[in-house]
Amino acid sequence: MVGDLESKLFAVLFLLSTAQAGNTGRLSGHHCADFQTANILRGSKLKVQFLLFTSSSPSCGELILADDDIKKSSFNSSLETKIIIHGFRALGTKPSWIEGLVHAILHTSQVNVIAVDWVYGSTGAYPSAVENVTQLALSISQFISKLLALGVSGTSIHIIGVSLGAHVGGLVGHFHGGQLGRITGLDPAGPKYTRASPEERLDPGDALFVEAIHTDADNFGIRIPVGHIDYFVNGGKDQPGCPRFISAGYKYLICDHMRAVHLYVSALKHSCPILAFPCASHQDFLNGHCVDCVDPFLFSCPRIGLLEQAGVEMRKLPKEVKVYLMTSTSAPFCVHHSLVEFQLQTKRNVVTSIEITFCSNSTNDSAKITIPKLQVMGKQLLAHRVPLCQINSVTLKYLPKNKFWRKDESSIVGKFCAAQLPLDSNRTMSCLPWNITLPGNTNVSYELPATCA
Ligand SMILES: *[C@@H]1O[C@H](CO)[C@@H](O)[C@H](O)[C@H]1NC(C)=O
Ligand SMILES: *[C@@H]1O[C@H](CO)[C@@H](O)[C@H](O)[C@H]1NC(C)=O
Ligand SMILES: *[C@@H]1O[C@H](CO)[C@@H](O)[C@H](O)[C@H]1NC(C)=O
Ligand SMILES: *[C@@H]1O[C@H](CO)[C@@H](O)[C@H](O)[C@H]1NC(C)=O
Ligand SMILES: *[C@@H]1O[C@H](CO)[C@@H](O)[C@H](O)[C@H]1NC(C)=O
Ligand SMILES: *[C@@H]1O[C@H](CO)[C@@H](O)[C@H](O)[C@H]1NC(C)=O
Ligand SMILES: CC(=O)N[C@H]1CO[C@H](CO)[C@@H](O)[C@@H]1O
Repeated sequence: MVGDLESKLFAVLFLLSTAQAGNTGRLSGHHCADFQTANILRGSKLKVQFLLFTSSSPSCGELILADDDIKKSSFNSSLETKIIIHGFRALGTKPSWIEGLVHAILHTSQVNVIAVDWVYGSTGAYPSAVENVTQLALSISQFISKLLALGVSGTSIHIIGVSLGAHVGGLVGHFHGGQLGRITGLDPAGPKYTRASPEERLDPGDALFVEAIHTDADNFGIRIPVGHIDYFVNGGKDQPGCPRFISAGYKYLICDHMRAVHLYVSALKHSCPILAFPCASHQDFLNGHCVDCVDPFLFSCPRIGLLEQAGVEMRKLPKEVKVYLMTSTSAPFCVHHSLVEFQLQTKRNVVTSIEITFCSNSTNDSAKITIPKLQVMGKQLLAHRVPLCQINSVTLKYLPKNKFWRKDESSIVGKFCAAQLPLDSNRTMSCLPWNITLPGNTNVSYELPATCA
């Protein structure tokens, strides 16, 4: 399976290979260090580089070589440190998202950002990049040991690893006895890691807080939970807005996998909260079975971004908790989740389908409630782009199941309720009065009795 992915990647990458930025750039007279460019004829050294970015020069990397004196650089040991580790680079080029991520971090917080450049070791074939991972993790660990020697606290170190880089971060954390502050894995790599032992891959023991954002679990990403909190975005496999056909080329291959990075960058740049909800599966989540964060997070829902422990206020975090959320198709990706329910006045001996649309001044967002036959209650999650209190009206459309041998009932009667997640402890919902009648295939609109606090 790995070989297959690889050959697909190669074919497309070669067709689309484009030259990347050169080795150094210049900014207002200073020399700025940049990522190296490795060609397909790899060298025999890993050539790991550490590039420092600070708030005072977020676009200008400062090269810190392994034997350099960090004290001479603009590294500020009283600030937190974020270490970014990229993954497999088929063509040995600089990752296109690095600058966006560095800027987004420095936009929100005054920290030291270190981008680890290991393009030399990450290029060529995926399995050889994987073979270089231990050596890479050792040199990052040595670098961190130097920071610790300067008086930097381990808890102030946060590793952000992308794909293969997430497992590198796990190894680094493992070498430091799991005492570093935080590791964020952005779609941790799946091939060669799904069946690896926890020592070889990212796992909750690698740092005081480990989180992972899964966006391509059926391809390049890992299927299993690897952190304290594991976000399965839109189920963790296929992302809205990503092409579903191979004819889209490179985008088709990489779009779901890279969505984790774009989502994370967006969460740092925008204030709209990207909350997620613990649940056993994506299907249970969509079916409205997981509507709060009481179990196991004691009411605080995890939020993608830089909040301490993702905003979960618990002394001892449980491990490998799968949390679910939906997103929109493009940045800033945030949606609000509402539970929508329809209760029939009398049960029917066929399945009942009702299309629900939330209309605001600027958006229409829909979901379909399905009520199983011989039951009265149907519920579903509806993702909407403005808060529930800004929804002006809800449109309900009953979709009769007319078969040529039997006509379905021409209308149904029942009660509609909605509530935005997380529901409060009383499960309070806003409801339309009883006995609304829905004629078949006809939009019926009501004002929704919810007001902004
Ligand atoms: C390091 O950061 C601290 C906290 O923001 C600040 O007070 C101090 O001036 C910084 N040191 C240098 C050398 O910039
Ligand atoms: C929606 O449009 C109406 C009429 O133009 C306006 O009064 C209302 O404030 C708008 N609502 C929002 C949430 O923008
Ligand atoms: C939402 O749907 C209504 C009814 O179909 C339509 O009139 C309106 O233009 C739509 N609004 C948006 C923002 O798409
Ligand atoms: C839940 O219901 C109880 C009893 O009716 C009430 O005292 C409490 O304020 C309600 N809590 C919320 C969050 O609405
Ligand atoms: C629904 O309407 C019928 C007829 O108007 C009425 O008898 C019944 O009580 C109503 N049901 C509810 C739950 O309000
Ligand atoms: C019913 O509402 C939906 C969603 O707003 C819209 O797409 C559709 O065109 C409407 N249909 C009719 C017949 O008005
Ligand atoms: C740069 C580097 O060390 N690359 C090594 C990565 O792993 C492969 C496979 O073991 C080696 O051939 C490379 O030399």
